[in-house]
Amino acid sequence: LETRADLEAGLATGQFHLVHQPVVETGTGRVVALEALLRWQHPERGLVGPDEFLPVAEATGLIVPLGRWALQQALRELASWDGAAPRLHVNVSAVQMRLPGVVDEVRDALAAAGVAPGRLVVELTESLLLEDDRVVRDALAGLKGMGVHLAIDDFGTGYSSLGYLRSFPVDILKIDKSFVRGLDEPGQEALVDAIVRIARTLDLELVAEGVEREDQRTALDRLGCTHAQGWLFSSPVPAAAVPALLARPD
Ligand code: G
Ligand code: G
Ligand code: MN
Ligand code: NA
Repeated sequence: LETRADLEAGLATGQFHLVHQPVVETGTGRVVALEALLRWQHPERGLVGPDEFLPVAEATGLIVPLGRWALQQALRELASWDGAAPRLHVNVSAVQMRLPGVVDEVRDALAAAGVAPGRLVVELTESLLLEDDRVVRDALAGLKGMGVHLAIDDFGTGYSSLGYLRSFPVDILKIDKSFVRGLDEPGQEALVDAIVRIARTLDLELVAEGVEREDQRTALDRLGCTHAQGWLFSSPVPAAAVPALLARPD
């Protein structure tokens, strides 16, 4: 099992990298955004995914330098794809969002990479918004104020209270992949239908996650969910493969 020392050594010696998964318009396959996802190439264990190392990183505080590196690296990669590249989503953990100075950190990273704030989407967990924490509220307002977009990741898995959607400046809901998987079962479409209605009512963009099959795409289209991510469209790819992906014919 990895420790803080392993993670620290990994960060210091360049064992982390990002892969990027497109967000597509389901009708046309057009890439409208990418999501940066952390990977750890461990010298002995091979490729380690975030589900394994993020809990340790968050518990030990190493998420702070690791998250800072991921944000800066993601923006450098976005800049390297040239101005034609779409928006980039970066996951930011609750621990990072509670740090004083997180807004300045994002502003500095954007400036250093020469990326306009409107091209960055910060993905947050639903649970973060339910804390009703003054620090978090101010940070979200600060990001929003500079033109950064905000998305709620894994939407629908957190809680049943939806009041926070009105009180936070959220732009995008990402429907958790469990709902997409649920489309296989009778009656489960109603849940996605309800989320589509919530997004419409509140004028939010919507992205379905974990779309693996054509029948899921068809069902989402029918329900009015026009944007999606998943293996059906593309797995996450290294930064160097993104330009070819953006040039892919529809
Ligand atoms: O890529 P994969 O599906 O294994 O990612 C699993 C989870 O890890 C995702 O839900 C995502 O939110 C999280 N994750 C991936 N990259 C990052 C990152 O750079 N920072 C944070 N905080 N979370 C990440
Ligand atoms: O940030 P988030 O937790 O939503 O991260 C998305 C995760 O889902 C990433 O780890 C990514 O590798 C994974 N993923 C991407 N596409 C698919 C898919 O079609 N099916 C499944 N099961 N997982 C996916
Ligand atoms: Mn995400
Ligand atoms: Na998610």
